[in-house]
Amino acid sequence: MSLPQLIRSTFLEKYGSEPLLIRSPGRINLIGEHTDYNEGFVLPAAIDKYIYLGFAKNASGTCRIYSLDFEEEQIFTLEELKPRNGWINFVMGVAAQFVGAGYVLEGFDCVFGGDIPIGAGLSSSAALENGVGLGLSELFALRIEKLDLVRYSQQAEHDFAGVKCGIMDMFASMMGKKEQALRLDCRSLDFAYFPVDLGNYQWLLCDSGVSHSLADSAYNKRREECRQGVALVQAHHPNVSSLRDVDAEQLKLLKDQLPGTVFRRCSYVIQENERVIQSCEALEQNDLDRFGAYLYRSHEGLSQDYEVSCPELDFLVDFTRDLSEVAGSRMMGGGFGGCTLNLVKKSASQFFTEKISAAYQNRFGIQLKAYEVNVVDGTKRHFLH
Ligand code: GAF
Repeated sequence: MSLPQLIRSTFLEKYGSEPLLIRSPGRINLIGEHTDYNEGFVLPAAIDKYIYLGFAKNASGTCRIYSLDFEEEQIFTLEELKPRNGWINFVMGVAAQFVGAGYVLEGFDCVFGGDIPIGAGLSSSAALENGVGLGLSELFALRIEKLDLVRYSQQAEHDFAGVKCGIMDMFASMMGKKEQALRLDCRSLDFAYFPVDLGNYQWLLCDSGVSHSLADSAYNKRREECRQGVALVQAHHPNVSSLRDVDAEQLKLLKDQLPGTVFRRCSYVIQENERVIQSCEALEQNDLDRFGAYLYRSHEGLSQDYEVSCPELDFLVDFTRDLSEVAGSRMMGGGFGGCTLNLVKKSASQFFTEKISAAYQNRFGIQLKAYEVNVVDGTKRHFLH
């Protein structure tokens, strides 16, 4: 039975009615890491790993939510939308945004589950939030704009999960388009679909299997360090409102006045923003070698200056450096674990996976999981045929 069929049959069995189905994808980010909350540029894409959700009204004031993956039901009422622990926050957080915005909801049931690996940095939480947002909008015929749904997902993450994330993950998951990346300006939210022709290469994710518990607090700390940097730069350049407005020269002139850590964080963000622009040029020219070199540089900045990598991710990236079948590799997402993104020759993908898995097992005693991913459409209704 396919996953959406399983969602439907579980729904029928548990809640006894026919659900409306939604499909919501995870995302990769080609380049532009930790630039979104600095009002910079990103280049993400939705991928063919999904969360499927079923919804129906239940004519009560109670909401019953069942997670297939956790085999657990949680219940809440719309009058009591306060953060709890675990996955339910991503559902309640979005419902709270709807209520806060003045939309009238009634009790509903929801079953969800999917194949986006959890904690692998592929934005399973953004996919879930978006799925809940679109599902509720459809179920209650609210006709909410996609961009508003994206904002609700982000705010749910801030208020209920306590992660002060940028907008990239939910934007990519919601707005994604088959075979196109999204070139997004995180200040104006202007975006363009960006065709990526990989020729005889493909995306391959190597999941380190590591997810550090301090990742959320470290993420918020990086955000705060960038804010401190902006505040110090503003004393000299009052027109600056984010790191997006600062160039490398300006920052260098202020080096002595910034704490060393803050300087390195800001310097990374400024360079990464520049790399997104240069990467787009390289991709437009189908120059995958040049693009691959930017991936490696991005990783170096994330590891050395932004300090969000870890030995496992560094190992996975370093392992690829001299391999002719790999054009580029870097850690992806917030960091401290999760996946590396690799641009690998299709013909050598299996050979590469075997080689890197053996080396990783040997070094860390961890069984590497590798996923070949394709770029797909964003969150939408799903119809069973
Ligand atoms: C996480 C966040 F949720 C994103 O907003 C982004 O900042 C990313 O880390 C780093 O680029 O996925």
